[in-house]
Amino acid sequence: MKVGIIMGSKSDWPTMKNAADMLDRFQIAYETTVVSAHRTPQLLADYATNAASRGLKVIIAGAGGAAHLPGMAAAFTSLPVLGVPVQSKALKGLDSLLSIVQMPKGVAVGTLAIGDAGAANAGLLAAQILATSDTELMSKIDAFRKEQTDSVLAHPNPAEE
Ligand code: RP5
Repeated sequence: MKVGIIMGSKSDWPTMKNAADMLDRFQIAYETTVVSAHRTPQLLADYATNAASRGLKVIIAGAGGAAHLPGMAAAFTSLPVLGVPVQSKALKGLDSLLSIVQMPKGVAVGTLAIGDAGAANAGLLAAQILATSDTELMSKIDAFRKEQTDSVLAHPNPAEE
């Protein structure tokens, strides 16, 4: 496994599946696990502490509300941690975003956008990080970006059916 996708609750999966789908697109091996900063704190400590020695290269962590999972994972590992703010019911994910993004200097979390787009981009960014030492993967990412550009340029008229 190259990427560990962790999330605070099973209820985060519909969002975090977007990260998994992106990794699937680039044929990157990953694992998905529910790890909660609050409900399973010892599991979080063990998971993040052992992640590098198990061979993981990047951790994607999604959580909602008081979203301490990405920051605490980053506190236990020097691997890059990408944080995905899951859209909460009460505050629409603004709470999640602020919980994740405002890290103190010295412990970094790469914070993505709230919700599905953020999760998909976390998968993409994980792929781009891995591609810095994998030329074949870099070519796949270049092709993906070209395809995306071409599909926009092919249909410039927004009123077209
Ligand atoms: C967080 O609380 C989870 O990441 C989830 O987004 C939120 C709600 O969790 P559940 O009550 O649905 O399990 O820890």
